[in-house]
Amino acid sequence: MGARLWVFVPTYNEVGNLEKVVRATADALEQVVPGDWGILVVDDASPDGTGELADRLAEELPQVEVLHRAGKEGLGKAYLAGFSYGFEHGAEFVIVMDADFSHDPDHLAAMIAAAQTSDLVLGSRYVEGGEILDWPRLRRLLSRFGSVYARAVLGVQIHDLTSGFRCVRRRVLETIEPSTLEAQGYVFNIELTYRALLAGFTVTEIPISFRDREAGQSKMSLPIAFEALMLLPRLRWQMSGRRREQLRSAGSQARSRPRFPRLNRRKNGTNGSGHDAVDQDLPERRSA
Ligand SMILES: Nc1nc2c(ncn2[C@@H]2O[C@H](COP(=O)(O)OP(=O)(O)O)[C@@H](O)[C@H]2O)c(=O)[nH]1
Ligand SMILES: [Mg+2]
Repeated sequence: MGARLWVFVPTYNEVGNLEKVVRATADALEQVVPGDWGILVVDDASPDGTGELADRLAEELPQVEVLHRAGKEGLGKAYLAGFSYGFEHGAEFVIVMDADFSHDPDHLAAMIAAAQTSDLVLGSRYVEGGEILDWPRLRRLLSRFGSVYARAVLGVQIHDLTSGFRCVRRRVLETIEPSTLEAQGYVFNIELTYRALLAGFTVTEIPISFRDREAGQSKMSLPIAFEALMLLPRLRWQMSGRRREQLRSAGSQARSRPRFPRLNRRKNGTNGSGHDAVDQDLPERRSA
């Protein structure tokens, strides 16, 4: 299936959430980019039957596909598999979101709109208009502290570096050497964003209302979160000097390469930031 927008949801034991998330996501996408979307579930052999549920949904809904992986390898590997699958199947944009309703499919329209002029769009809890509705106090504090700390250590202006709700444009993935992203969950997201920034891509945060998961349990834990904090100074150090220069130059080459067929090209071709505003635009939202 050659859709230009893929949404992928990594799953591990999400049997209580997946069907509702997939149906709500399918409805939202059909409104925004009719006929030009796919949904991919990346399941790591969940013992609770999430993979079988995903198969049933894929049988019923032709735009839904499932990637079964042999066992739990962690979120970073699942992210890589999902991005690769989307881009191998013709995607120009890949959105990743949790399968647990923390990331509301109602935000997809705003995310897709922002992706028209950005290389990487982050659903952000920490910009004006963003919020966390019902997380326990400790989790909220930890996430907030982690974001401020990551921002300071890396010296960047992004407010929600760990956000797992994001839209990545193909050329970002082609540039940042994803196979060398070895971290899991939080650091994976931070590092992908950091590399995109160093490569000179436009990164935009849009406000989201983040809710606690509807069912099941988080797979994140305090040790994973602390591990993330420890890894950041090393990340900054690794991405300095020659590596930084290589990324910058790969990014500028990626932005100057001629694009493949341009669709819905607007008359004035840039957004004022020096980047192409509308290459590979998605169709405008269908009017009600
Ligand atoms: N495929 C796969 N998905 C995972 C893995 N770990 C977590 N997930 C999924 O990744 C998303 C984020 O994990 P979650 O436990 O919600 O983390 P939290 O949002 O930080 O609490 C959810 O959809 C999980 O089901 C994994 O090892 N493999
Ligand atoms: Mg979650």
